[in-house]
Amino acid sequence: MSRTPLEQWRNRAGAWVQRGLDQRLRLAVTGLSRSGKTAFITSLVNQLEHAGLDARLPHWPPAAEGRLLGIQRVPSRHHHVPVFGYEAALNQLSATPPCWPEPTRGISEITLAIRYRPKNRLKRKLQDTATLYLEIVDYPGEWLLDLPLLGMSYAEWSEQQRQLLQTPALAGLATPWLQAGALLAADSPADDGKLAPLAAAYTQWLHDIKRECGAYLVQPGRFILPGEYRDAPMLQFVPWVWGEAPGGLNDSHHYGMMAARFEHYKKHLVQGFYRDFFAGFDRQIVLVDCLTPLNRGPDSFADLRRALNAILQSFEYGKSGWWQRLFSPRIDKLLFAATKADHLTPDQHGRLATLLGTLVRGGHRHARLSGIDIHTLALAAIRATSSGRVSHRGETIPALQGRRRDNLDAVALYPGEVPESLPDAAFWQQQGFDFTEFAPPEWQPEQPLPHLRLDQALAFLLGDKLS
Ligand SMILES: Nc1nc2c(ncn2[C@@H]2O[C@H](COP(=O)(O)OP(=O)(O)OP(=O)(O)O)[C@@H](O)[C@H]2O)c(=O)[nH]1
Ligand SMILES: [Mg+2]
Repeated sequence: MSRTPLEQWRNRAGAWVQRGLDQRLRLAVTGLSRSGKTAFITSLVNQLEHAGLDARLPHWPPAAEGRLLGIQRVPSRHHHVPVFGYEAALNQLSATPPCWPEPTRGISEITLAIRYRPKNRLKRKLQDTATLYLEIVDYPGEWLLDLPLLGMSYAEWSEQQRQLLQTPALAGLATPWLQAGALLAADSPADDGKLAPLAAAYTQWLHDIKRECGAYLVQPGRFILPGEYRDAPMLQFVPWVWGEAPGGLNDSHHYGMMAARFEHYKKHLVQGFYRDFFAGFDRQIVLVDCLTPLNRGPDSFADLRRALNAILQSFEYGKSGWWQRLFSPRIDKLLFAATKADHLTPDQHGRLATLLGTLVRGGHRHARLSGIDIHTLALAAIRATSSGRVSHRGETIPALQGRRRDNLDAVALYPGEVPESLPDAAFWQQQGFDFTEFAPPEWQPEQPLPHLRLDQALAFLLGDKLS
């Protein structure tokens, strides 16, 4: 049936208005390795898929007001990027016994189309429904630590690594590469036969300090997870920590060759990664696991602080920062989230959020200056415990119930108090904090995953876009 010109015009105008209402939002889920990025994305997608049905999102207005009409996973615009393994993560979480999703080894992306009824009167007049396309990127946390390298020369990075070796626990594991490097003259002809095994020993050290000391500042991140670049010469350099940096050496000598590879690494791997994936983000959530380093001790906690500072400084959301110049991000909302809050009794959640606020204050101040809306909260993407009270020596005290990750035994415990400000010597002496790793919750796949405050995170990150 042919349409009249007026009908055709109406259809075209309708499609045009629809396109005007539809929006795209690119969300950066950022965090150091094991901070909980994959768990967060999995649970976020899961909550959204259940939104409007049976999701527990009372603090997210579009869900609470019944304005969500449906959420669909749709193909990503970036055809070369693997799709985030949502199904695989859910399968692991619903296995018998349930398992946490695997650590991330490469980049992946997921796009959701969120269809909703606008609340805004003007929008409603134009169209009954609108769609928000939400793009979320997952990547290995190790790669995040490469970002600060972009602002450093090889000599500066070498000096930073030399400082790091002042920590006895880190230096204690460094003997193999320190000894191998000491045999190398900076000005002797570059020899791959020597540089490759030296870089391998250095890489082994990075793995060791991560595992043994809970170190966070493990650079360069691709050494730990090289992916397709495993044997590339670009990954065969180490920091020069054997005395003064010699000047004026070109890449035909050991020092110059390593400096050249460092620059190459920055240009091709680091800049490429941030240009292709981080540029163009609209919103950002920075996930921080404060609890694991609190449990491990002062060195690990100090290292977390250093790593966070390095990242936050280099983000420099302000107009003049190199990050701004290189990638022109347009981030207008930044959420700092302390993850795994289900390891604490509810009375400690406020303290955890305050501790995170103190930890990231430097980056905070900077971002606030440039007009970014910032918020801090404590959340659990996948809640593995329930909280209640138990009696202990005639008193009732708050307690958590869950199953231990290592042997799946059911436990009821009081993990202790989180310091509200940066932990001091007295805190470390008493070590009042005893953090037990929990297995994922027993969970029926047709139900939404249990969480803590994920709806508050959604309200902050997406709230205004679904108005
Ligand atoms: N109890 C509890 N544990 C969590 C939660 N989120 C993450 N975890 C634990 O933290 C571990 C790391 O979480 P991931 O989501 O894999 O962390 P990631 O940041 O993606 O780590 P990488 O991919 O290695 O960078 C998990 O295996 C769980 O043991 C949570 O909400 N509650
Ligand atoms: Mg991951």
